[in-house]
Amino acid sequence: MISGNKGAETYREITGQAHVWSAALSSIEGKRRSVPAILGKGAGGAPILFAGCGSSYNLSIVAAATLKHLTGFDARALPSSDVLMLPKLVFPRRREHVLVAVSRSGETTETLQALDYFKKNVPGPSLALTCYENSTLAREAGESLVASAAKESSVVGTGSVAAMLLMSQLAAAYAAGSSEFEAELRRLPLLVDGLLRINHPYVRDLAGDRLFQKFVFLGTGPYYGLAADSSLKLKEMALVCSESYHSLEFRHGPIASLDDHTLVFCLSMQASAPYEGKLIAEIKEKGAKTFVICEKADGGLDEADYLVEINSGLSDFARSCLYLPLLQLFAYYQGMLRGLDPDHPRFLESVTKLD
Ligand code: F1P
Repeated sequence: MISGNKGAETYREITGQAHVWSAALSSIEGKRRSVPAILGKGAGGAPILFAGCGSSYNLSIVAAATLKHLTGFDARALPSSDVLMLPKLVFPRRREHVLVAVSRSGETTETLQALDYFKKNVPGPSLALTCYENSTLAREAGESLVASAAKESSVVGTGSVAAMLLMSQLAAAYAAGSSEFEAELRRLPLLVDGLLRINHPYVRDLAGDRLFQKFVFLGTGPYYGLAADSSLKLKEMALVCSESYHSLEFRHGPIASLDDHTLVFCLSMQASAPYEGKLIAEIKEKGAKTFVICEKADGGLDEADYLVEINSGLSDFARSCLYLPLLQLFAYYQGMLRGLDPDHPRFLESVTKLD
């Protein structure tokens, strides 16, 4: 930590994630039957919608893709506000759906209203994913998965985001009956501890570089959710200009905005690495700097200016949570560099309510 009490909570929450992840995985042990009974509706063709706001929406992108990958069910993610504003587009017919409503606080207005709309208008079960067992969301949903050890006092969600993602992925493993995927997830708390210990100084030193003024986060498919959340953390904690794109979408216009004050992060999956390796070369040619996080750098990824290899031995989906903490740390240190308090970003509250 750098100085005083500024950012102290956020720092503690980012660096203490191993314990919170273990607790999140244990917390849903008792739901091995109730979760497949709900998500298993997908086997009969019921679409499964994950809905949330901010980070809870971003993690929903990864959660829905994981469920789809493991089960083949029709799962997708939307911002909760789409349910309120465009309900007929979201639920075109009055056929059975499953709603997974995601919210750290369990009190965000759009997500509560989405659940309320669903219960009144759409046949099918609902499942809450939250950190607060007594929240309105946990009380109102048919079933709930609660990461109570991931409650946070800072405004910006960090460990809680990864913990809720992990719970959703374990729930997907239960629904798929995949003990292999479950075993992969159970290795994550130990792995994140090692990853943070080894790479913390590297990320801190890079985040202390005043050269960078613009930031871009790239990820493909489910990893776009991770890129979007990493970009959001940087905006919230450091109040800087930061964007996220699906990796190759960046070539279709945004690449024109690169300059030598831009740092481009690429959160690479093994499935997308061959394409992203070429993209890294193209970005470097334009004068920007590149930072790749990947399982193992090959196919051009090793040409990045900055590189973290995770070397977890895990599959792309099981490994996804591991990308978040280092980039949360980067955002924290950028905020501190700018003299801000990452615990209390301006204009933000820990719960966002509509009047
Ligand atoms: C959603 C959220 C957070 C964001 C900020 C405002 O909260 O958008 O993701 O970091 O704190 O609220 P929640 O529904 O997950 O509690």
